[in-house]
Amino acid sequence: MQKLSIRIGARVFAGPGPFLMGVLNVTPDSFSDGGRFTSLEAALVQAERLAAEGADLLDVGGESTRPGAPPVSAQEERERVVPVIERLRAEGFRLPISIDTSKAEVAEAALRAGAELVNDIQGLADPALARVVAEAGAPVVLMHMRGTPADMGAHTDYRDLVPDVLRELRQALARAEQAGIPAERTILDPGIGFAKTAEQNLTLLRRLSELHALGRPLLVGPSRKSFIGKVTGAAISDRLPGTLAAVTAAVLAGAAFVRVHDVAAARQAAAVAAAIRDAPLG
Ligand code: HH2
Repeated sequence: MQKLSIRIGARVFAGPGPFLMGVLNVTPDSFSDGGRFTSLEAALVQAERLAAEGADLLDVGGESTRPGAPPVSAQEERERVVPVIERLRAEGFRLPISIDTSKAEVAEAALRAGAELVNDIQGLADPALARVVAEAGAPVVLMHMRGTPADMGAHTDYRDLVPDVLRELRQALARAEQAGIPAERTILDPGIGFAKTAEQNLTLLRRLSELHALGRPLLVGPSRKSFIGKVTGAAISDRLPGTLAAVTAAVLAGAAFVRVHDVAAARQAAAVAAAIRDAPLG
């Protein structure tokens, strides 16, 4: 088990975790919670709720990345997320805040408003975003995907899935380093549900421990995703048990961070999985 650490804002996340990243989507169309937290008040209540349930950090997103989601302008995305982050900071919200965006302009505004981590599903494909992250001295989540949410379904043709994902995450790390972001400020994510078939998501979860070769903390985001529906037939609103199974698998394989909508339930599953992971062999 690797013992890595990363500073996010005032907090150092050290050791194997698991740390819970609670999802706050301030979008009208996110695949599982679209439209629920679009008003400022509803977003603030949900952020406090996730914190009370035991989240270790909060991931705020203003654009849905579900397959085929319509793109949102930088201005619109900024107008969705910045007021929420500003208010949370003004009210003394105690958790580090992550901004889930691939747009430099949105990241810059969110960091200025008080976000402390950039979560980029494109793994710094955009050099302008890499520059913003580097200049802010911020940590960053580099997620693996291919293509864009609009066309990622056409990019599931891997030569050899795990080696390909490993190689492409190494390329993301190289892009970061080239922009002046040291590896010590990165978290890596295999991108469950992004340019992967249901079977490929399952393989990545099964072989997650191979990603420790990259030497960075791993983040996994299986929450409510369609591979759970594929395995079980469960509707999006009914995928909590499947999500907890995936969280358990991720924690047993050494994921340091799990990104979830249902923090209280995931907290318990992650704690038991970690206790099993760390139990004496007898
Ligand atoms: N998944 C989603 C969004 N952002 N970021 C990381 N690092 N890893 C993930 O797996 C990940 C992510 C998709 O989930 P959600 O935010 O619930 O949906 P939507 O994109 O429709 O808002």
